[in-house]
Amino acid sequence: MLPKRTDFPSDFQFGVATSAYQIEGHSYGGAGPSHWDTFAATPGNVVRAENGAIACDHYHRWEEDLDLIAAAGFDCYRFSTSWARVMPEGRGAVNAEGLDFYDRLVDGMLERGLKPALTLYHWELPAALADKGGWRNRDIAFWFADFAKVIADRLGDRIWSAAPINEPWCVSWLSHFEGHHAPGLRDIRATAHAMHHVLLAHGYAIRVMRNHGMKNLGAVCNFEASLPADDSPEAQAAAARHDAYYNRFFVEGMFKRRYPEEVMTAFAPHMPANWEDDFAVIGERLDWFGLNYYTCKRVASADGPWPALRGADGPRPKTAMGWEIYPEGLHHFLTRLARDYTGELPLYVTENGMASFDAIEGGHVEDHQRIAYYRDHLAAMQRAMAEGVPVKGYFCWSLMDNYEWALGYEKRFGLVHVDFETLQRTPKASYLAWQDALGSR
Ligand code: PNW
Repeated sequence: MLPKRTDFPSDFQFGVATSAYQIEGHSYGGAGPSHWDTFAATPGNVVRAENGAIACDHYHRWEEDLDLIAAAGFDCYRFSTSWARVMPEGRGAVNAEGLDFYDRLVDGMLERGLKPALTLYHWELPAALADKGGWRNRDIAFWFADFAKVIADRLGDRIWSAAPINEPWCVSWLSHFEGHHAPGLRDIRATAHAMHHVLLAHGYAIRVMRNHGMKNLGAVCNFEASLPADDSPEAQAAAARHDAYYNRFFVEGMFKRRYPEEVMTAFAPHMPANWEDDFAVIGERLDWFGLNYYTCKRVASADGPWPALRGADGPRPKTAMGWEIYPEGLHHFLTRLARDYTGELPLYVTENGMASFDAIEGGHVEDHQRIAYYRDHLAAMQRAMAEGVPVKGYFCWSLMDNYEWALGYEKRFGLVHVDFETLQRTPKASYLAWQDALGSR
């Protein structure tokens, strides 16, 4: 059982989240190639080399999908606009069909009483910009500001909340140091540049949207509880380094206008020129902050200045991603963010959820582990709220099973099951549990 809507403040917002490339079907509607298309086409990068060409076919089935969100009783829908769909070359010409799609989608939300929570960029960088160095090129901050302007012009008057970039850590570290996401680099200089430029792009996009009169502008970062694998001083130090790269770098930039010393020890020789001059933009005032939270990391000891990439196995149950279930981490980050960075600023849990290998049996999907996951994380969030942390909303990842990036279509995060042959949607037990908890709006 999930807690009821009535267990929360009356203005608390519940929503579901998705992202464009993961659900829409990138081959439709005149979208330009994205670096995820090229990355997935290179063998070894993505399970079965799957890509987002069709995904959930949301591009054609969006009305049914919005109906599902509204029928469950959610208040908000966190969605993203595909840069490569709207600007196929990344700059210059706008694909009118793509922009029309988002226009209809936003109107469709409003017709159903859903608040549109926009993310400008959830990872499908236009391939033409990737060819120019992508996030390694400082110019991306200005290309991105132009994209933000196109979206703000067309949708800005109807958007409830907006964040420029989903998860700067994934855009930079995971993609340029660990090589797990597009563009698949393993290069320290590329990483240092990408980590800085993603924040610069964020700041300029906030300025653009605010100049267009858009309100309720924020940022969304992902966090992973850094736990030492054992109680050796080496493991403790390694966990602290992991925490600095993963959990502190971006919020320190945005809220304190500096980067963690532990990171700069290794990054200093690799940073772009005059990076210190960019903090006025990076630290642009925000109206809210969102955190995406899934799991913890047991950090094994490692030498050198890097965060230990080597993890260790923890004792708790794991999801289909192999991610340990650790609800305390959500309480930890909510209280710590408010204490150290965001103060009185409204906080939102912009993603939380788990993957499983759900199958339909007799027309049902009995995903009770997912219901328990939500129950335990909601309880951790409520604990933080009871301690005075200003948490104002919670979004499930995800509405429906979708393209799980390098892991293809096998790992299922949805409240709604998607059959990737027929594209049929089937609400899971977890969807019904949310419907029961939220009641009608
Ligand atoms: C988030 N990691 O990504 C994203 O916002 C979603 O698009 C994604 O589907 C969801 O979480 C589930 O994975 C992450 O490797 C992807 O630490 C990978 C990591 C973290 C977040």
